[in-house]
Amino acid sequence: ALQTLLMSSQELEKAGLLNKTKIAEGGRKLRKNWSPSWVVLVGNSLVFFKDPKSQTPSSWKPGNSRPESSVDLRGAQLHWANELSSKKNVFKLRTVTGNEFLLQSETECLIKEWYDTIKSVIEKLDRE
Ligand code: I3S
Repeated sequence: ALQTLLMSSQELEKAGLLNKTKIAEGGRKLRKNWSPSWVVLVGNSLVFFKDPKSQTPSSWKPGNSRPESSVDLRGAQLHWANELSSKKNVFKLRTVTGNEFLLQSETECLIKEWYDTIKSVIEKLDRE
């Protein structure tokens, strides 16, 4: 799926491992369920993949990594959200459809890079 995304001539901006939990779906609050996720920023979307390390060897095949979900960044809102978790380095991403995610890393500079990169994509889309 990643290859498909890349072949559709969109630009891969960033990829890496973050802790993720969805906290709302369509404006309805969900129970937190933190788990590591491969996060890929490609074009106007943030795409989430299951952490390969959390899968069994047989379930992980290169080229067979279907995204778990993806988020359209157009009209999205991004805020630091350390008050929403006991974890440090947390931000909240809210989509126009009312889906809310918390993303977190133990590494401060890494989460700042993600925040700045996503912010700049959202601002670019706001100007279009
Ligand atoms: O915001 P909350 O409800 O304190 O979030 C914690 C809970 O979701 C907890 O699971 P239980 O619903 O089984 O209690 C998680 O294990 C914690 O990680 C959540 O809090 P943090 O502070 O880690 O975001």
